[in-house]
Amino acid sequence: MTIAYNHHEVENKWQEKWEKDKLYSPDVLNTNKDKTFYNLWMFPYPSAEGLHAGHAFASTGSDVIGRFMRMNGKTVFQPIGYDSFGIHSENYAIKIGESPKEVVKRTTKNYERQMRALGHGYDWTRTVATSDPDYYRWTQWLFLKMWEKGLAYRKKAEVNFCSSCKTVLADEQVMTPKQAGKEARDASGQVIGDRLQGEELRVCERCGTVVEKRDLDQWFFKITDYADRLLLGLEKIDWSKRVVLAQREWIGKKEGRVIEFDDIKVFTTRPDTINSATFIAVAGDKDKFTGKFVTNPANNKKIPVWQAEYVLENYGTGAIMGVPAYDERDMAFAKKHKLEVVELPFEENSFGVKQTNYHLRDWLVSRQRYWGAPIPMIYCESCALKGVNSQCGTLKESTLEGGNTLQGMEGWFPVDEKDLPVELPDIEDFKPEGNGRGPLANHAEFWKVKCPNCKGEARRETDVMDTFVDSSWYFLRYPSVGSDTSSTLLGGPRSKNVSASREAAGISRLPWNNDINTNWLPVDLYFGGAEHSVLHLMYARFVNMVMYDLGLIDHEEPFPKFFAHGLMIKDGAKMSKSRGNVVNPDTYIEKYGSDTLRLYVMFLGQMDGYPDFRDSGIEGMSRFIKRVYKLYTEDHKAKNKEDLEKVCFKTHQTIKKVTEDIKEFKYNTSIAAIMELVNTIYEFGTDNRILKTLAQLLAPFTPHFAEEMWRTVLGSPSSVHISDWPEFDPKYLVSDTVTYVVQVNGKLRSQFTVHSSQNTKDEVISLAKEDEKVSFWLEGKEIKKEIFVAGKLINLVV
Ligand code: ANZ
Ligand code: ZN
Repeated sequence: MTIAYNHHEVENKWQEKWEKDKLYSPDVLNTNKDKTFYNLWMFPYPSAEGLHAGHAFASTGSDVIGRFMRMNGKTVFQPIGYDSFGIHSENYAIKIGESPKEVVKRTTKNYERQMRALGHGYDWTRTVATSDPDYYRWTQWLFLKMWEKGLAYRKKAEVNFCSSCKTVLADEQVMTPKQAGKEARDASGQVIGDRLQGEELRVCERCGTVVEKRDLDQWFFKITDYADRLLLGLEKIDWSKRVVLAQREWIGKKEGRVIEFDDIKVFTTRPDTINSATFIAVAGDKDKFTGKFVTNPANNKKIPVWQAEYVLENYGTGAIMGVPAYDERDMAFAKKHKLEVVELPFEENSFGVKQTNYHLRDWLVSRQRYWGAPIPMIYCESCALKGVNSQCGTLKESTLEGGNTLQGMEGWFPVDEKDLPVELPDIEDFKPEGNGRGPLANHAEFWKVKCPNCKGEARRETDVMDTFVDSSWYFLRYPSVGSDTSSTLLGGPRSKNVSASREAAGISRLPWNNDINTNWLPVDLYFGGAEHSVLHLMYARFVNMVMYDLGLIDHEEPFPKFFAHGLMIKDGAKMSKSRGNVVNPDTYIEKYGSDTLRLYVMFLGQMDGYPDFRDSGIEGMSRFIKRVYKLYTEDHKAKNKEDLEKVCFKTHQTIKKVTEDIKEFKYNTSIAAIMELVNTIYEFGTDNRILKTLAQLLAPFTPHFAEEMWRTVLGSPSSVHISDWPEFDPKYLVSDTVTYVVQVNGKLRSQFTVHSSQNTKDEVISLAKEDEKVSFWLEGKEIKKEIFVAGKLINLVV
């Protein structure tokens, strides 16, 4: 009788032991740089509901590769933290009438408990929470760096406003309902269709409300200065194709020409179609004929000028040449307004001047909300009237680096670096009002401050930063958590420059320690959702490049390798609260153990697909683990050498398959191969060496179970997770099969193939007799003679 496997006891025991042994907390400073592996999963925002099974799927996918790399000799650093600032947490806090701070305290605790229960190899000594003053002081510092470099500015602009979130949004947070995975809603919260007059609606990423346009003063980061570099960098990095494509399209670099039709300038990417241009359209909210005619420079024909809704105000020149013969939208417009359609062949020409346009716009970072890092800027009315700003004295001559003027920046001054953080005060009335100002604007005790320039009365900025600023740099912070960041010289050739300029600036600390970061960065593997293609992933690349340009880090791209995982669904549908089909991993961990859950979600389907979680499936996986347990606790010794040989073959083939598949994130087929091996062992028996290998192959997927078998059952002295990943012996892989021809009374009756290891005479002859085609000719007859030619032929004489 075997004792039943107690997953509670085993999993708790090893989780405690691993932590005590610091198995997942590397010495970040004194380590061999060539061996480090920074294994990063996008940190989650701690929601009230806690982790769902989709998180378990994605984070286990990341953990598997971390464990695999560790067993392959890497020193792995795998951190976890919380994206705890932002509207998600705030909205929930508003709903339940509690302060976001209290809510986040609770939800992060719950997340930690759940993550720990999954048994991932996280370094729990180095976590971050973006809403921690110790973290967001550096988010504010980042803002100051942007300002110093002329990359943070304030301007009045037509911006996207979500009336439900009561704040402005960045362009990247505005998308089609489908992209947002939401049903479109109007301002009153009513669900509406995806389209309005044929045009697809644009909604808020978070809540699906159709965005409005408003003219507001807002803070921007000048990401457009980096458009070309962001494009260029895409060629140097190894990312999932769809994400690279999404970034390329979002940046949307278009080379075209600006051509003059009398006094109207149009932007076109198809100057070769100019002969077929039959009208001009300028931006406007209504379609209407202006009464004006202009000359087409290609043929001197007079063509009408219209206003058209589909022509965008702030793209190109805000005017187009209408070529209905070659452009669908122009055709639709021409048909509707009965304009001429002329189709002449394309013709190369040199009208106009070259112009490059980008789809990318500057990143709008200010939010009229409470739960975020206060923007560390101060506004002084009287300095503004005198035209003074922080950097360049009087405004007249003031230009920042890169030629950005400070127009509109009169009276604005950054908070002194040594006064950071600008702490977010605890207030009760944190609900947004939607009047264009954040809740902090109602708190004079927060915003009343002395002007850094004239010492008169001034006010702090009361907008806070978007949560995507918080997450744009967290990976630079992780390795240095808990370490001294006052000695932060860069290694490498750029270090001298940096230390000199920092000394000159009197800076004594950075958010990270470069002695540590040079060991770990850039991130070796970034694992995360593709939904962040043009949000987080673009912002993080931009911020990283700015830090590089400031000489504060020594790598330009933060994530040379990114893997976009898929999304788990439940019983055929996307998991969502409204459908009530969100799977909470707790229930399954309680009932089956985390190993079973991990193995199940990894077996479900491809890591970049849409695997479907079904309760019946996890039952099956639980049975599988019990079956494997029996291999270790019951007697399954192979009966003879031949049987053991067979299992040996299978083991080496399995090692090869699992090794190759894990490297390509094909976890489901790795697990299938392990299952086959288990079947083979059941059939032919095993020995301790093979059982050890099996435990190692299982270790990335079922870390507790594998450890228990490895140490407790097989008695190994140290952890399976730091054992050397098994290697396969190629001699077991060669397919040295032999094909036998079978004759009955000298006549060819059949042929079959055997493995050379089965090559004993008796075996081959009995196989021949079992062959259906052969047995037909043997039926009712007596075999008089068996002729056997090894490796070739059998002749049965009857
Ligand atoms: C003539 C033409 C003929 C065009 C043709 C296209 C096809 P992308 O590729 O997105 O950059 N365009 C220019 N400015 C516009 C604006 N402010 N609002 C709306 N459309 C605008 O688009 C460039 C093309 O979009 C331009 O080239 C112009 O139409 C239109 F067979 O000019 B084309
Ligand atoms: Zn919204």
